[in-house]
Amino acid sequence: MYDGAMTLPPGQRRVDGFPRFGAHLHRPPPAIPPDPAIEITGAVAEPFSVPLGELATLPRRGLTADFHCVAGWTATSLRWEGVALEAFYRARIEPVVARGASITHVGFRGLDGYRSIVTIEDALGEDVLIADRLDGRPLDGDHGAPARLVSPQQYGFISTKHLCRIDLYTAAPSKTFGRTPLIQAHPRARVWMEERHRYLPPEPLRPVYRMLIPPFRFLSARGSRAANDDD
Ligand SMILES: Nc1nc2c(c(=O)[nH]1)N[C@H]1C(S)=C(S)[C@@H](COP(=O)(O)O)O[C@H]1N2
Ligand SMILES: [Mo]
Repeated sequence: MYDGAMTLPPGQRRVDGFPRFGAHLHRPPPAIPPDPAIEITGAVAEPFSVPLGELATLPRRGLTADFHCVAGWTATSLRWEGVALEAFYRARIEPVVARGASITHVGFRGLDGYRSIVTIEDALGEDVLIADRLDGRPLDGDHGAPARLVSPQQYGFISTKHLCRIDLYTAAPSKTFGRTPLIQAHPRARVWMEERHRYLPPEPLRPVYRMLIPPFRFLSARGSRAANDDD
């Protein structure tokens, strides 16, 4: 039985609904290209592109999970649908990995330029999805249209929205993707182990990150799809 909503990971507080949140702040969601696709680059024999329509031909996977932002809010009982990243990886990526290359990390990029990076073990976790539906409807712009990563056991900053590119690495990339020293992403970001920060312990960070929620929510909501409907 699904009981995720009964207990929250350490330092998290439940929010009502599912706020639009992230680094995009006041900007509206990025426009969806006419033929959306996921580009596969990095340690592959030849970069290539998988049309998003192919997600319909792979085994579909549903998942009910809570969503935890590192700033401290948790949205509960979200119903995602899509394709397991592992299924996508085995079917489309693994066969074309460069000869002799051993993949250690997987990077994700969104149409808004956002990026996240995970170890291959975390990427291939049983509940990691490329999701294109949420709560029975196609994913909307606020939550990552046309498709997004969902990795419920990791903080939300891993779950790149508007997914347009997957990068394969044979060693940990040195860049931390434009984060400031205060917000240095933990390389695993597991919510149940409260891996909020690469170097700093989580407890003293809780109130600091929590202070960021209201301004981020305000700005993100201003740029939301709903707010821009009549543009
Ligand atoms: N493309 C993209 N993906 C992103 C972000 C972003 O700004 N752009 N923000 C991340 C953060 S910090 C969080 S908490 C979640 C928020 O997802 P939501 O807007 O669907 O609530 O998306 C993550 N993925
Ligand atoms: Mo977040």
